[in-house]
Order: sequence, then structure tokens, then C-alpha cells
Amino acid sequence: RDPRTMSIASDAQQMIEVARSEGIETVWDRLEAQQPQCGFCVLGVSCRNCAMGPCRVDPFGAGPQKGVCGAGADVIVARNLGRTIAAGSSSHSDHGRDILEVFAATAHGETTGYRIQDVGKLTRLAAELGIPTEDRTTTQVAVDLADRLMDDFGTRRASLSFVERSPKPRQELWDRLGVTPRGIDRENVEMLHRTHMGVDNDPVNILLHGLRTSLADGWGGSMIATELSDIMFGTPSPVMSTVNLGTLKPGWVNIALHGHNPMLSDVIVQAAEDPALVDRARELGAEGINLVGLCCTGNELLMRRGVPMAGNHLMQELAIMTGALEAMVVDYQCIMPSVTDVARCYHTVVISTADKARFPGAVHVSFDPGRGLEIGRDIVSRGVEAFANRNPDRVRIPDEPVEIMAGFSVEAILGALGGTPAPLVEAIADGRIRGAVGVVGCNNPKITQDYGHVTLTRRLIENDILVLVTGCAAVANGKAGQMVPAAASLAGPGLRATCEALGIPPVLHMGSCVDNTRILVLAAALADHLGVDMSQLPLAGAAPEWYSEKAVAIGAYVVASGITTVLGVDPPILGSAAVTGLLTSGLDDVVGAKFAVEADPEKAAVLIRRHIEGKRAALGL
Ligand code: BF8
Ligand code: SF4
Repeated sequence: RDPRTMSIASDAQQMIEVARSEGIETVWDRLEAQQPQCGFCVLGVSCRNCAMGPCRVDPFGAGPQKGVCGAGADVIVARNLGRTIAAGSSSHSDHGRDILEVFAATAHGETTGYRIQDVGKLTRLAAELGIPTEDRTTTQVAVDLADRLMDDFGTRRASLSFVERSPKPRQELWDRLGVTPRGIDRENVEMLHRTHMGVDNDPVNILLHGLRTSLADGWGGSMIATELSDIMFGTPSPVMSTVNLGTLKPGWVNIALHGHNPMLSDVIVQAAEDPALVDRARELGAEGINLVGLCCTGNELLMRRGVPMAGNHLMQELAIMTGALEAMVVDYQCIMPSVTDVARCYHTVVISTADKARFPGAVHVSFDPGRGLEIGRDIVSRGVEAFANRNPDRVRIPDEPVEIMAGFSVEAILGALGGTPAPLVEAIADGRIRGAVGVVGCNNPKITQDYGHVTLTRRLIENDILVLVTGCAAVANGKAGQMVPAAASLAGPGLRATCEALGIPPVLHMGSCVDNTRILVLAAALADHLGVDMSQLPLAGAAPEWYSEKAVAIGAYVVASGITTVLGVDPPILGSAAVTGLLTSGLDDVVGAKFAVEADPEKAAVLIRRHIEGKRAALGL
């Protein structure tokens, strides 16, 4: 296979050639080895929820139409989708809880290496949730906020704290539908309960709870992760950095921070500045210590600290093959089990840090926030020592890094607009900007890497649609050079003029995948400003190259929040006409938004433009 059909990014293409010449297996090879993938699973009509099974329903009608328990295709597909949403929602929310626990410990003075960096945001958030702030210390307010958010995880009679942030008409709709999320853990547990054999046997009822489960992620676990990370590590503001494998430096100790949780990586950034460690690196012949990011831990560090970004999801194996990576520090989520296999072919040390995410073949340094900085130093020191084992003849760093602007929190966007969404609303109202689209999500080797993200984004900005990006979609656009202020020249005349006036790119980096909640908060602010619901706004979501269960949870909460979303990879639901019909059409009458599936980003762009023009017309714009 021609590497150009595997990725549009030149650094990936070059490293795929290296993998071949060295005989190292990659994610693309393994996808090929899996062909043909199971047709029953592709359609979502296989079930192994109990030991009477596993079962599968024949989509062509000749074989069994029911599992042993009597479940048909509709129930099986709905149950599988429900469990996928619960897994994705649980991943984000468990990350949110980890942050919350460290925030609580910091508030109680129990941790080292952490402090409350954005006191202003702490105070605003506390006030928003009705926590008294006047004449109280930061600590007192932080302790109350932590307690309040802890409650959100458990069994509550009311709704989650942040549901209040959504526009009133949306809250009323969720109440009418019975999908207002109560406790974050509760909705996830209830989904597992409902999808046990013989509990919820009504596909529509399962899917409604799927929406509730996803809302507990979007307006719960993920939003807690974002907001508390801002408070502890700083709220992002525009920052310039660089992206692609060219961020690795030949003569330096290179350490990649991979995964999702900013907690450990933040102290590693502090540790890497320790003069003793820098001196040791020089003693070993290195010029210094160079930290780079991968995946969403990388996005967190890029957004807040301008740390260069080595690449998105499909780059994790290739980064090791540069022969220039001393250490890959991983926390959790989206870290391929294969990284330790690839690392064995090089001098790279893989360092796992989360007790819930162990990797055979990795060195495990158990992260304890109470000794944050000390552990950070230990990890950096292991990377530095590995430099002595580097084989300079095997170092192949492809490409020069590309510039990227990141750091667009809602606070930063509103700040650039003078503190209110009014100028953005005006630009949308008078048609200079037609609307806004969140292009988010992963890489998937089934799609030419980055092609979906970059093509869709390009077509949207050309047509005066502002694009908001997070996760691996952001990294794809960065590598393609679409995220610098000069990229305004790629945009249509209206968007271009707006971006040039503000000095911003037409594609705004809003952060990691939990930071999709920033897009929700921005959408809510726009809706409130206009006095409408989010479903009436000229907005859309897109996940052109999604792969993960987390992406399914995101798609579900975005649609449940009233924003129509286009997927570039088929979800495993097509074996049920009823579920497919509901998600791609019927849902519009229920929540004012639906899913569409379109693998071709050129066609997806047309579909989204039509959708946005339709919303504009309905608003009389
Ligand atoms: O949370 S976009 S591949 S790295 S799941 Fe993973 Fe997908 Fe990337 Fe971040 Ni999000
Ligand atoms: Fe088969 Fe029903 Fe058990 Fe699923 S729950 S494995 S369909 S018997």
C-alpha cells in the first residue's frame, strides 16, 4: 500500500517507510491482518452480554432473527450502543474524578506541586454554583466547590450542577424527555444495569437513557475535568507553538507525554526545568531536555504551556521509530498496547504512571499527587539517563515542525471579542460568518490519516464557517498549517476579514477531548445571547475519523444538546433499521438534532453547509 493512501501527513508517510524497512509492525498492518472484519459486529447485531450466547442476528433474514434470550436486532444494537456510550462517558468522567480528587486534596493543603492558579475562575465558578465567595479565603471556596462537585458523581435527587449552564429551553426539554442527568456514576451504572439480559427490552427507552448517560459526560464528568484543570493549571489563552514529528530535536533528550490527564504532565514540565536534571543531560552529551506532547495530554500542555505537539493518535508508534525518543510517559486512554513492542526495538523507555493503566514491558512509576514534583523528577531523570543508550545512526526525524496557534478557551475567545459574544453573534447575523462547526475526534486507520479533518475543515472555512477543533482533529489541522493567523487567507472573505481584524486563525484550538465541553459552553452563551435554544443556532459537529468509545459519548451529548453531528466512520448500528432511523432522522423531532454518516469529507462539507443555511433561514438570517 502506498503510504500516501495511509496518511496525508508527510512525517507519517516517511516514518511508515522506516517501519517497513525495519520490519516493525504498525496499526495499519494490524488493520490489514484483521480483514475481513466480522460483518455481524460491523452492523452491531452480535451480542455476548450473557452466557446463553454469544448470539448474532442474520441481517439477510435467512438465519436466526433472535438471540437465545429472544432479543432481536433492534434491542441488540441499542444495548451495544448504550454500553459504548457508558464506556466512553465513564472514561471521561473517571478522568474528571481524578482531577477533582487532586483539586480537593490541593484545597485541603495535602498535595505538593499543585496550587490554584486561576483564582478568578475558581471564584466565578463557585458563584455560578451558588457557593458563597465574599469574605472567604480561596481555600474555603475551593473546599466547598470540591464537595459540591463530588456530589455530582453519586446519587443525587436533582440534576448535575452544570446542567444549569445550558439554556433554559434545553433544560425543560431534557426534563420533559426524562433525560436530565442525575449522578455521573449513576447514569453509567444504570446503563450497565439496563443492558443486562432481560432489563430494558425497549430500544427507544435504551437510547433515551443513552442520551442521559452522554449528558452526564458532557455536562458532568468532562466539564468538571475541563473547569478544574483550568483552575489548577491555568485557563488557556492564545499561544504559539509547533507541531509534527519535527518537534523532536536531534541532539536533545526527547520525552513524549502521551495520554489524557494533565495532572502528572504538568509537574513533569516543572521537573524538566530543574537545573540538576538539565546539567545531567548535558553531561551525557545532550543539548537539553525537550518535552513534546502526544494525543490529548499533549493538547492539554499545548493549550496551557505552549509545549510542542509531536502528533495525534496514529503517530504514537511512529514517534518511537524516529530513534530520537528517550521516554514515552503515558497516563491513560488511547495508548496502544503496541507502544511497548515498538519501544523494545529502540532505546525508548515507556513509563506508565497510572495504577489503573499498566503496560507489560513498561517501567511503572506509580503517580501519587502527594509527591507530584518528586515523581516528576524521577520520571524526567529516567528519560535523561536513557539518552546514553541512543544510537545516533538510527535517528531519523522527518520534516521541520509547523507553527500552530492554540489556547482558545471560551474565556480567551470572549476576551478577544471584548468580553461578550455580541460581536460574534453580529458577524453571524449579518452573514460575514455563516456559522460554526466543531470538527473533533480521533484518527482511525480505516481513513487516510488527517484527510477527513483537514479536507472538511478547509471546505468549511472557505465558505465562511468558523471551525472549532479539539483532540486529534486539532493536531491534524495544525500539521496542515490551518491553525496560524496567516491561514485566514484560506478562509472566505467574511471569515477572513473577521480573523484578520482579531489576529486569530479561522480554525480555533479549544483543547483536548474533555474540552469539547468548552464548545458546549460557547454554544450556550450564543444561544442565551440570542434568547434561543442551542438547536436553533447555525452550528454543527463532525467527527470525520472517530474510533473511540469516548467519541461516541461526545457525539451523543452534542446531539442531545441540539447540535447535529456528522460521522465519517460508520457506527455499528446499521443492522437495526429502527435504531438507524431514530438516530439519523427521528431524533430531530425529539432533541432538534440528529446524526448523519458521510465518509467523504467533501460531501460532508456540503451536507453541513446546507444544514447551517437551513438553521439560518429558520432564524430569519
Ligand atoms: O480524547 S481524539 S484518538 S487522543 S479519543 Fe483519543 Fe480520539 Fe485522539 Fe484524546 Ni479524543
Ligand atoms: Fe444472546 Fe440474549 Fe445473551 Fe445477548 S443477552 S448473548 S442476545 S442470549
